[in-house]
Amino acid sequence: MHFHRDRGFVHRASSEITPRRLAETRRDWLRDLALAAAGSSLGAFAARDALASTAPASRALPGLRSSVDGALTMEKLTPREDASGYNNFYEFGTDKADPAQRAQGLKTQPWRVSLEGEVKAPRTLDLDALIKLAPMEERVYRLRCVEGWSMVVPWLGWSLSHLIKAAEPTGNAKFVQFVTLADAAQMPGLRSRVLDWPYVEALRMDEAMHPLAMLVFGMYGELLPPQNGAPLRLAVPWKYGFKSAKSIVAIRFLAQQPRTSWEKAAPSEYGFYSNVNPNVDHPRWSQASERRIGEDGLFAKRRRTLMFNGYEAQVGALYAGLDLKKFY
Ligand SMILES: Nc1nc2c(c(=O)[nH]1)N[C@H]1C(S)=C(S)[C@@H](COP(=O)(O)O)O[C@H]1N2
Ligand SMILES: [Mo]
Repeated sequence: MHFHRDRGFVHRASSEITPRRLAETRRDWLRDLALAAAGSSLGAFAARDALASTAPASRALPGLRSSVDGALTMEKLTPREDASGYNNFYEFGTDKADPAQRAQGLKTQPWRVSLEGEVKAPRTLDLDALIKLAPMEERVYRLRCVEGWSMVVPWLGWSLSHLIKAAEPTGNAKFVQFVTLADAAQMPGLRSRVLDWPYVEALRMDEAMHPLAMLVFGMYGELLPPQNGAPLRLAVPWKYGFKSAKSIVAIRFLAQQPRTSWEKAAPSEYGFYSNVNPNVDHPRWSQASERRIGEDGLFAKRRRTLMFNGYEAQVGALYAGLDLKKFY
């Protein structure tokens, strides 16, 4: 990707980006982000000052190292056009092409996130204050959808743990719930009863505090496109993609385990944990392998799905002693 004064960001074809070139490419992104922040190519984006102030910290990271172990998957990136053209965002429709077509008018400004429930003092943060809570960094995660496909995406954001600490949860907080936008005026998918709106997700407190659990504001060196969950979403790389809630408006700290939208819709198919697990099949299909989006030619081979989506070394200890067939 290159930065041009007149045209803003110009991506080099993502198919050219091989793992060998990730380090170089990453430096380009971070430089471009800093340039964009300074030169206002992000347009009306209210948080560009935050990006400007955090980009230098990110740039100081040498090469491919990140602050978090396991945060840089060394696989070829999914082409940006695929990652932003093949989406699950049921608020905009259930077809994979619906979100890119229908979400472009999503109003992400102003945007507030309410911190509520078991916290010292409930409050609401504006996006531009929220985005400054921690230094922006880039991480390359695999995203594995429960439907059997996966992508490799360079996300921009920081560990969710920073926000949780800032929220000052009480000792009663054992779970964190994520409530997402449900605005029928903007989201035609809400007319369908396919899910119980708003789309809600949740994590156990120790999962949410794990450094790999990421609050995401951008991807491919730019702000999140609406169809990928602008202006902020989760990326929880060791869990099926539906745990990574998009367009979050409230974060609620709870004493009891809440039910999630997919659990309510089909409890025998979608559990609370939903850790990627090739040994526990979905009742209607195998989870042993996956198709990589952007590689779906006639002869493209399916890939073997990895335990915890390849993040077992980092997160396996969270589930020591848990029966993963029972707690799917
Ligand atoms: N609010 C909301 N968040 C959501 C969804 C959704 O329908 N609504 N779909 C989930 C599913 S099933 C997946 S696989 C990922 C897809 O993220 P992506 O489109 O950025 O790849 O978003 C998740 N987050
Ligand atoms: Mo998914």
